[in-house]
Amino acid sequence: MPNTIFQDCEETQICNGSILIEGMRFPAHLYAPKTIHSALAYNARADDIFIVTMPRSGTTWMQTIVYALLNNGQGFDENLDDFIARNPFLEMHGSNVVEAMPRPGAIKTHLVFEHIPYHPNAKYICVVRNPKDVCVSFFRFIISLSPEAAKNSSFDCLFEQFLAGQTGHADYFDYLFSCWEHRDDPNVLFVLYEDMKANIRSSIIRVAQFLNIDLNKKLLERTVLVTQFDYLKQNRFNERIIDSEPSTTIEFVRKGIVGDWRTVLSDEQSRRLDAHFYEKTRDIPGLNTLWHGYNVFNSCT
Ligand code: PPS
Repeated sequence: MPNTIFQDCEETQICNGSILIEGMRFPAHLYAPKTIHSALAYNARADDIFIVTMPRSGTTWMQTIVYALLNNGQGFDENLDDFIARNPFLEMHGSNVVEAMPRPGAIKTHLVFEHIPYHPNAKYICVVRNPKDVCVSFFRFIISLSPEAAKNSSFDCLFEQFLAGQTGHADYFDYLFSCWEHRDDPNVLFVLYEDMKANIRSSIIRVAQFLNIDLNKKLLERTVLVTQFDYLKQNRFNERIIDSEPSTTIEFVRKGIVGDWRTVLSDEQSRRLDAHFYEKTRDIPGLNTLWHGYNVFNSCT
């Protein structure tokens, strides 16, 4: 039975270590109910830029791209405090931090689209990634949280939770469907992680156009350089963020490839996820073939 606590007059349920709010699940050791409620109540502004993702889908990469584009090609490492201040995490840091952030910047959120504070002139960059790599990256993220988490977690168990839509923060398909639904809105940019991997220049050009940033060749090449995987690794992105936020142990930059799932999923798990994806998307033309060129779904699509 979930137990119930009361926080600032808002009823909040905690169940199996997760805070349950609006159908989403937030790991209770990482989030505070009061902060999540403040995030949901944030008044979006016309100059807001949101980076909208299911965890492990390319948030960090997009953050570094938007930051470089907005700051004349500046890498995260040139002024780490500035990078952090301009990239608040809505439901982790709360509305006060977002209201006070230096602008221009980008607001990271793992809220499902319909729960993200909306302003018709705000911009929403949705990054989605194929579910197999998200699932594997999610598992790596969980086991990196603590030695106990590593000891008590098994991929097989996480995989079943993923299929059942019970990993934090919401079902993979809640993100995919809600972003897909808004993909043609003028204030939404729908981006595939795999397309970024395949052609980062054209992805950066799309982001710059969406943000009305005048992109010349120099800024494009500088943005490619300071946001690429090797640059983030070599300049110790993870360690520096962890140093500045000691509660964090997350490998924001880990392996960064398409298809890492092949090293982890069994053939049977792969087939089951193929079937699940096909079942969920079969009646949605375009979405069911979204990863067509990337050799993700073998058996059904
Ligand atoms: S988080 O924890 O939700 O903020 O994670 P998120 O940033 O959304 O996703 C982490 C995955 O993105 C990979 N990543 C990159 N891939 C390619 N290029 C660059 N520059 C890059 N930066 C981060 C990161 O390695 C995670 O994927 P996996 O598969 O775990 O390596």
